[in-house]
Amino acid sequence: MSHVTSPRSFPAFGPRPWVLGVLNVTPDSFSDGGLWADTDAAVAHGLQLAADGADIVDVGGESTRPGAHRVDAATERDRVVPVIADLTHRGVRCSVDTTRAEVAEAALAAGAVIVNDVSGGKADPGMAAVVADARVPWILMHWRGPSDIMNSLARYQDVATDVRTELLEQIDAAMAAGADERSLIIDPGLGFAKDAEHNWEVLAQLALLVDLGLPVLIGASRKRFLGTLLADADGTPRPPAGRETATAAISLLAAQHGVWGVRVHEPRPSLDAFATWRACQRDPHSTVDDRGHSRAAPPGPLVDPDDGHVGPPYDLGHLRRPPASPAVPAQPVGSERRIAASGPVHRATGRSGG
Ligand code: PMM
Repeated sequence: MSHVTSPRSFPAFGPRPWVLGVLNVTPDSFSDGGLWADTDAAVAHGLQLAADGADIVDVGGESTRPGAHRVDAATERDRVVPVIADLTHRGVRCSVDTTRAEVAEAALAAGAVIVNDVSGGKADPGMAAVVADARVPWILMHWRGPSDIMNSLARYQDVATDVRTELLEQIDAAMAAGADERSLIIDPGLGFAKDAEHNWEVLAQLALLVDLGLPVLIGASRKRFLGTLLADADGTPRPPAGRETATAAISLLAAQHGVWGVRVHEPRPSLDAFATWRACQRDPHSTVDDRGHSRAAPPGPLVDPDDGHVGPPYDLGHLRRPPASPAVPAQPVGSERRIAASGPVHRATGRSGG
């Protein structure tokens, strides 16, 4: 399959991860279902997410909560397209959260610049061609099956390595279908065919994914495993709105692992965590503005470091890895493409740990 990716120094994609703000234009998503179900309310919330610091607003029109049933493509498209068109018109960068090629295509035509596909290419064989033609980034999430049956698919030998292996298969399939490796972002899919223990184990072993060398996105925001962690003494799970601090803690953990992005309902707590972390590192780009809002330095440049390509809407530059270190030559491998030929990279220094 593809050539090998290379180990990277930390942080790989800029001073902090990209922040995707969640905008579900659905009546039934687990945390915000129904809140932004009409176009005007959704656009207003998208603007608020951007004002709160989201770099990208991730617009979805179909709930993926466990047990959710599918809506038809036309309904999904009619939910997301007007919102994406309006937000794009107002200068907000949008991704579309869909598993359907026809919805992705309509969303891209309306101005979306990233396709966030929770099926990682498995739900619709037409998706690869749509993203390849549009030359946009494609978020491939680890996925075993649709939401109505995914809980029954949560069986693993070793969840972290199984997710990694299955993601590599999804990457191979995406590339075989025409996708450009430079456009791929991978995501372990917390909560998708995974119970709480599985999610924690994937997070504990995040390095297994980051070390693949592709950008990694983490979507932990307000998910059920956080509610369980923070349950009352009587076992009542903490409701979604009370899971923000835990979400920000995971954003910070993910940032320290060198992930490319986090997908969150509230941008500010995660941005505050990044700013605090950068300040502890004595980063001159990390400041607090006169309203007390953290202003962590923005993510990496939108300029391709190799060929100087700039400019919307196909800004792949922020996804590009730094050039491979001459000390660590790329090695051709099959789907098992563990990268670090000279041992794991020490994240704080970028030096090989031997
Ligand atoms: N989680 C949800 C929806 N879309 N996309 C990606 N890439 N990763 C995720 O973890 C993810 C996602 C479900 O959460 P929501 O109902 O709050 O949107």
